[in-house]
Amino acid sequence: MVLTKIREMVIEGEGEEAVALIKQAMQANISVRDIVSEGLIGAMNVVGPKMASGEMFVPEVLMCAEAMQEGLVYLKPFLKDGDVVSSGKFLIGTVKGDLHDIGKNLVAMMMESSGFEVFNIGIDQSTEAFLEAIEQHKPDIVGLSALLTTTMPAMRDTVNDIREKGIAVKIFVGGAPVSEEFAKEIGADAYCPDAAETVVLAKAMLA
Ligand code: B1M
Repeated sequence: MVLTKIREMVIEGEGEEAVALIKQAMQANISVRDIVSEGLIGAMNVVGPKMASGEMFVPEVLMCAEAMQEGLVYLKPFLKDGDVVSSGKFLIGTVKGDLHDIGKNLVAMMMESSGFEVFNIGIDQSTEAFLEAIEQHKPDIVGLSALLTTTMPAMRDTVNDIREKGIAVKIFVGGAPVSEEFAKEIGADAYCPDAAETVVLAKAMLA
């Protein structure tokens, strides 16, 4: 099946082949949502345990990540989420010490495709960088991403510092180790399990 082949090509780090298969999948009317979740994210779910068990090493995982990014970039214009257009501003970054950006970029793309003005400030962003970007872009919502248990404290610090400044902005948090409970504990306004849910929560928050 074509989704399985997409997953295999991403795992092998073959971005061009993955994109060619994505085109085939779209011609076969497979939804963009299924291509992203089963093909692209599915690949990362295979890669993660292999990385943890030492079966795959960082350079190989990076090649998978790049192949996945190629797929996402191709799919970006098709990542529409309904016809409702929101006029909100959304700023997103990965917290200090954390270099993971695939999920964050997916969230940014989905938010942009759903009518939000998006400011993606990148990876390894300190609280100061978030504060400067908030000052500059005046977003309605700030999204913080963390993929490592070791960078969750940085997420907590950034939320604290934004709150201490008394800035009127909603704070959304997400990333594999983050939970609803942790989001509540650090005083975030919402926990976003995935990109699609981030769009739903943002629209509800700004309605
Ligand atoms: Co890393 N890594 N990694 N890694 N990596 C994980 C996260 C890990 C679970 C793998 C494992 O061991 N099983 C593990 C973390 C363990 C832990 O802390 N509990 C890990 C580790 C240990 C590491 C290193 C320490 C490895 C090393 O060097 N020894 C190192 C750390 C570097 C650093 O950050 N300082 C490292 C490095 C890397 C690479 C650079 C090789 C590469 C990243 C490349 C890149 O991002 N450009 C990488 C990758 C690719 C992964 C895995 C395999 C895949 C992550 C991913 O992209 N998933 C990952 C294992 C896994 O998760 N299966 C792993 C797909 C993505 C779409 O999902 O990011 O969860 P995700 O995003 C989702 C949601 O979480 C949510 O929406 C997204 C889309 O639906 N979401 C948000 C995310 N952010 C959000 C923000 C929001 C809202 C929703 O704001 C509102």
